[in-house]
Amino acid sequence: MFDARYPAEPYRIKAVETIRMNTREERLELIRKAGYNTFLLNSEDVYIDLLTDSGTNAMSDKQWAGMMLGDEAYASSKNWKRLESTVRELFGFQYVIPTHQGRGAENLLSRVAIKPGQYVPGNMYFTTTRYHQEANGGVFYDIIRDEAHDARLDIAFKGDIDLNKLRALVDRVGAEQIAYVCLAITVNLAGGQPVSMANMRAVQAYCKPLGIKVFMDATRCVENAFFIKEREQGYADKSIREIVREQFSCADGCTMSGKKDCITNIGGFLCVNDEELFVRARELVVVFEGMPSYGGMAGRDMEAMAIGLQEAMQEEYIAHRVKQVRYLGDRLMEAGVPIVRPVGGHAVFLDARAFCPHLEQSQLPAQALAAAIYVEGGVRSMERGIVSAGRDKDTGLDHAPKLETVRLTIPRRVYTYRHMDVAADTVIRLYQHRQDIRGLKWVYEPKQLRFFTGRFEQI
Ligand code: PLI
Repeated sequence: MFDARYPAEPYRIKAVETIRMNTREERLELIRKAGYNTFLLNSEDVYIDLLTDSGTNAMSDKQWAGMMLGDEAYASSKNWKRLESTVRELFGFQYVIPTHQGRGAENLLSRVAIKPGQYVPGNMYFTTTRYHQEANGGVFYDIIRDEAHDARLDIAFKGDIDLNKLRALVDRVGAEQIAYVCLAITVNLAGGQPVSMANMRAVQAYCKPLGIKVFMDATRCVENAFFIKEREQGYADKSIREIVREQFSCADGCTMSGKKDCITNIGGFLCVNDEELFVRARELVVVFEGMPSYGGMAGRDMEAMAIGLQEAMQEEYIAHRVKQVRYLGDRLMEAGVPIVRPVGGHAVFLDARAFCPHLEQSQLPAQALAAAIYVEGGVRSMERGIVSAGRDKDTGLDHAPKLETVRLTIPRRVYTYRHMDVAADTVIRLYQHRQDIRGLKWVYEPKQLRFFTGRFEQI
């Protein structure tokens, strides 16, 4: 039966890719061989792939047509000009520097904007973002509102910065010791939670007189805009395009992973308003990425990105996108499965502590749960808990985040509501025999970003 809460796909399907289900016995062996790390499974052994929404998007007919318009000149291609003018128009920043993906932009920004020993306050950490901040001598400092660390609290803008935390830090260390504020819209590891426009304005109003710059992590800025339209007073009649632009009017620049809200498979960029920062970042982009007119992307990729960014602004697209994710979350909640509330923009996060109360955090419950979900139904998810959080740079101890989660991440325009049902049924079935899930221990722990390639065995 049609349920207006969950709109039908605002597209029809022109190309398909076959997926196949293997047997439970095969999956038991495959996950063991993959060291109980879902990143190390082969794609062809996965039935429904909810590992990430990063680069896993389905491109449109117009984007594929655009790929044929790739101008693969080494310098100043037509596609770069188009991407640059599209980003300027939609985001409103002065300067754009292309990069191969989001972390390329994070590397450049961290190098030009952080002096060793300076603090980088942010609304919760993200793995690659914090890595680059720390690698350049920065000290990440969490200033997200307390509620974000509590899986069960259902709050409209759980990604907001707590201004009192920011103020207290500035009072303690001085404004000159703040490299910049890193404001992520939405907040991935809090559950894809949005930030309100009121909060962005308040952060800007506080920072500007003190000379503190605000850089946004714009990776899921269109999803954030949708939540503002849906939840914040005064925005219901504004277009997504207007809200996106208004968000960025509260910042001095942004880093962007194009692999998410640009609906492409690769790419990213850095935006800044400050000319001096731009010149320094442009000097570095040639070292790490490529010419300032391609930054690691092919001409065709830049063309697809310019088109994808425009498509992401379409009202029907973004409403379906967020509500499809919500559908999966609602099905799980109705069955009593503990998830992070409210459901965010790109993923449903299972609360692994509540799912596996028989496991201590040191037994890596979220890593174990992700492996068990794969065995149960061939659905691939990702750990977002103590394994992803890594170790403290100075003490060497594990960061032990309050949120110990498994992320079921929905690629854009790839799966249907029926696929969401299959994923939900898999998790619900597993929940019935959750006490069988066994804890894990490390057998190989990489030094950086350990979750990508780490290996485990069952305790
Ligand atoms: O994967 P990149 O290098 O294009 O982007 C890095 C990155 C930056 N910020 C945020 C909020 C991200 O979510 C992000 C990448 N996220 C991945 C890969 C994910 O699976 O969520």
